[in-house]
Amino acid sequence: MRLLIPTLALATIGGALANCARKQLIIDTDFYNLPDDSNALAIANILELWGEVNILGVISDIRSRFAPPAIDAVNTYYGHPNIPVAILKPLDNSTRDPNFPQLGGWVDILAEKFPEDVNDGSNTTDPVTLYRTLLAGAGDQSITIAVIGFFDAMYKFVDSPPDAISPLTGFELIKKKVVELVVQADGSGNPFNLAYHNGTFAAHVLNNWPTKLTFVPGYVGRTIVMGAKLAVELDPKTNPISFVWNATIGPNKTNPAWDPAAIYYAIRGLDDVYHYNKTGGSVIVYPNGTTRWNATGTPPATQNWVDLSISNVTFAERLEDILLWEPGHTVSGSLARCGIPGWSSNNSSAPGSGITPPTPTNTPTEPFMGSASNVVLQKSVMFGAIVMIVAALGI
Ligand SMILES: [Ca+2]
Ligand SMILES: [Ca+2]
Repeated sequence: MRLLIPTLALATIGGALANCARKQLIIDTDFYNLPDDSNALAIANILELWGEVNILGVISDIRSRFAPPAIDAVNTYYGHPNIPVAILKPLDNSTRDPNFPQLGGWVDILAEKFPEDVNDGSNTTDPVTLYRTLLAGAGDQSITIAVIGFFDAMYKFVDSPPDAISPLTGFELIKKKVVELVVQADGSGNPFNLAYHNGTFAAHVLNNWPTKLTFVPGYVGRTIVMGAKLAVELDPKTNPISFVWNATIGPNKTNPAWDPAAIYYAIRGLDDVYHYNKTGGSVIVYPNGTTRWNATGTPPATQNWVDLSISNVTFAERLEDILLWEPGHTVSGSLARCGIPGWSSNNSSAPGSGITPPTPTNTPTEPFMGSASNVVLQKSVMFGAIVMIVAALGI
């Protein structure tokens, strides 16, 4: 039986106290090929409806003009149509990574079929402006940033000079306002998000990061395999997450959940899912984007990466169960740790009260059931292919 639970400052979950202070989160994403990023964005939206997080903004670190409206479509579906979105200019007309033409594009179709009002990336602000505005207006040590893509946008932001928004530089703003940066990448190895694309950008940002820095490794994410129900129990015609899964992976098929694993940590912290793998030290990022743990490193704040404390199967089922929730439906207390603001009659003064989970009304006007691609590629495979090509060419 599924039950509603009231909003509480601290909720008792399995005998443990869950911290229900909302994280203030900025998501930096390569919203593009795989459904990894759309699922991560959906989980953040759902946990916002469940009282655990506020999504302050979403930054696209790729240049597809279709990414911002697709991001807005997901946010809009979950009742958050006004989350600001930014993308680097100039834009391009790509719907997928040009290095992986075998992967079908879907961002343009998602934006076309589901309600959103961004329409085109050219209608969004610059990522540097959005980062600076969000951080300048935030409380000290209040912001969590999750990079679940590349570092193109962040690279420009960290060295941004003082301006009318703030007298601080990018790094000074980060030091003052950001409590933690969460990165979906291996802290030691050849992480896709760092080594595949502009590694020098990632190296500059991460080697100079002034506050807490946590990696959610790819070797963890690739064991968290899920998604078989997303295009079966949800309707691809009405649910954007189901639509993307149907168009990329396919019904009854699974894929690793790298970015959802990182977003989960960014919002819920270690929870019962993770523990920190390292004690002391720091991560070194080389100009080619490869990483190595330096046990004697002395970073300005804690650096670490997480490993699983529960089984990968259990965590995968939990992530999929969260994604299977739709606005307007009930939810079990074991999934929604802090209740659903606006649903309980006795929580009118609770933070976030007044947010009534919307009933989905975002039915696309024209059903799209086709599959943009039946090809399933994992990041490790994609990156491995690139490495082999580079090696073969002797680059
Ligand atoms: Ca909007
Ligand atoms: Ca990603």
